[in-house]
Amino acid sequence: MNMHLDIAPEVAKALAEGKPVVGLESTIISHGMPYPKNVETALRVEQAIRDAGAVPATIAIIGGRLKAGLSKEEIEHLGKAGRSVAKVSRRDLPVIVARKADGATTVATTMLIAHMAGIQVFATGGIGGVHRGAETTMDISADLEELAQTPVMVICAGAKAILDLNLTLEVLETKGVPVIGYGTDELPAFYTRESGLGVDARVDTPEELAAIFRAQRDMELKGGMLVTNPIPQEFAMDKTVIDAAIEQALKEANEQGVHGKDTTPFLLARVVELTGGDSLESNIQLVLNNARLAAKTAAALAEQN
Ligand code: PSU
Ligand code: MN
Repeated sequence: MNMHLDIAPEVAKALAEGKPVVGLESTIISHGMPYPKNVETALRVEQAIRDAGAVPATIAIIGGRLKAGLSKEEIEHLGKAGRSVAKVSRRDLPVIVARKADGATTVATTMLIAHMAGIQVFATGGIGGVHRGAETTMDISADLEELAQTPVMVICAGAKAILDLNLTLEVLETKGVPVIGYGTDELPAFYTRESGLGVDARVDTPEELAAIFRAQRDMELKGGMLVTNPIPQEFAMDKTVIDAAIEQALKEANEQGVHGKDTTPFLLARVVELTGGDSLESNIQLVLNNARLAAKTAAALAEQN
């Protein structure tokens, strides 16, 4: 086992017994939602996973230790610290660990640590991808590289239209990452169920998701798989409302010269502010929806193993 990794006892026990475990990221807590809704949501998501019969493992870095499974106090600490805690992607890991610092893990680092711990399924809200204007900025999230090389199934609600969704799909195709639509042929766009872009395959059951992941492992294909699960209709947002907020947020980011790792947190925070509580409530509901699907899929994988 990795010398820098701590697996919470409950998570270690479940893994040793072949019981279902679902990984969860922490940048969504510190940089993705405002306090105190972020902490409230993180705890609700853990509970939803328990209610569905799996063990949650929220992943972060505390005092330089890679943690698979956080205490309530640790979740509260990251949520309160918010954007003052380091947002840790793959390239930041060595620095944060050597300095014994705290860090919130992105989708990329959460996949990495989940894999070190032996966790196969991870639920979140949205992934990072190719930013609009990437043809000049080269801003492409490390999440895509991680999906290309780390064998973890990521269950999300697609990606926000702060990104170029078409180019994001192109990069995933180039890197050999299966992009599955859960109950849909279309890539969901986070707040809305549609994007007009097709996924690689539609899947309608957790058992089939597990079988696909299993086949990928059997063939020793490297890399993970991306499951895109549309937001439940009753919580979906009006496309014109959310598109206007995203356009406004992008314009401000441009004017203020926001770039690099600050871009995504800036856009996420502005979209929440510009739409009031509406987008936040949608965000919470889609994460819960993904957590439930992840728990069922982890259970199906545990059955097959
Ligand atoms: N997109 C969201 N919500 C999020 C993120 C992205 O809708 O919370 C977070 C995730 O942690 C993701 C990270 O891994 O932002 C991507 O950041 P970047 O674009 O800098 O790679
Ligand atoms: Mn970036």
